[in-house]
Amino acid sequence: MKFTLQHADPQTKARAGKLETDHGTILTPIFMPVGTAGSVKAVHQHELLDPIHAQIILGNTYHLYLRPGLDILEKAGGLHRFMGWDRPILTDSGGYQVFSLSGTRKIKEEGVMFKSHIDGSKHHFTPENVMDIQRTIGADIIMAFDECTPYPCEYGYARKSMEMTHRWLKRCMNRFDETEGKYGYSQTLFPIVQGSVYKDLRVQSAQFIADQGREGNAIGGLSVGEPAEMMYEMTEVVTDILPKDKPRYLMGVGTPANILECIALGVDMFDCVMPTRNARNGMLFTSEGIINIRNEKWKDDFSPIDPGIGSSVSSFYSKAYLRHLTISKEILAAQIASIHNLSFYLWLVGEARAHILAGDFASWKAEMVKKVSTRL
Ligand code: PRF
Repeated sequence: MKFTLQHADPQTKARAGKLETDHGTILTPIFMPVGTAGSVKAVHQHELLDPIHAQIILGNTYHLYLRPGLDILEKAGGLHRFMGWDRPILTDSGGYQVFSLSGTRKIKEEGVMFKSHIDGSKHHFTPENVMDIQRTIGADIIMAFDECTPYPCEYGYARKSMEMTHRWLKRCMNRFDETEGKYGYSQTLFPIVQGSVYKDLRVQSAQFIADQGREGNAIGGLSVGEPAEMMYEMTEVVTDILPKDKPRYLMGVGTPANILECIALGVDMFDCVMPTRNARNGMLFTSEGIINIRNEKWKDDFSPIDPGIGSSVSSFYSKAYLRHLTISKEILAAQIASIHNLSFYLWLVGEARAHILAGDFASWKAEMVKKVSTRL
């Protein structure tokens, strides 16, 4: 993998870059649609290419390991071939899903014991086997096994947890570096900064992660219920320390406004279930603001969902039609809304990149944050 920093904005900390993988190039800043179990919910792979223009998608170790399982993924020749997606994929390590999804779990130095949310069966994740599992899934970028602390979190727990995440990282790197990809292309491992909302812990963690010298770095443990201002403060503490010549990935963030603010703080990569999950509940993100499509107000609004973002689906269907489908619980509603929201997120980060390169990112961002936060 190779990252090239193409331009650094002089007024903010925003950057435009290029990330080259064996499955193609990613232009940053970028948003990665979430394809938890080998599918971006309600969206076909060809729709991810057009009209969404996704450049990389995310998969989840936790889900894929439980179902369809490693034997099937290995027989298929890895996740890319299994799902028919030949562009880059990133997998999260399970270090978050195991904590948020599995009912009972026991965290120890060795790893985490947990029960499957599907059938209650017992499993064990360790830094070593999570590397092996992600080798078998075959994503281009794989994530270290970490503990994502909840919010709020006592200082003492946050410190001990961060220290364990650092020890787990060393074990991840050892296993990753002594193994190789199974399918003929290379993979890279991103470590994850933790430290909850404590500045001194974030500084310590960011320095530790930076010192490992990996090809890219991630920021975890944020957007877990803390106020947005706190998330921005922690993000900036960390981006000020992480190396400038490596991509930075802020995990699980966020709203369109969150993404713009964090691009301005020097983040290059984002993922979030919000555009797809909220689409399925009738919440649309548009270039003019946020729409609840179930609202009576849209019943006879025959204007396109969002004609300004260059997405055929968002220009073709009207708000009134999508409202009708949503209220009628038609499956097509989830499809149109998901494709629209993802098209919008990809349009937004593409515009951000264009404005960083053009030199007017700061003023564009200030206007855009206001717009995308408006409730229509
Ligand atoms: N760790 C991992 N995945 C994550 C997070 C984390 O802290 C978050 C936090 N927002 C989302 N996804 N491994």
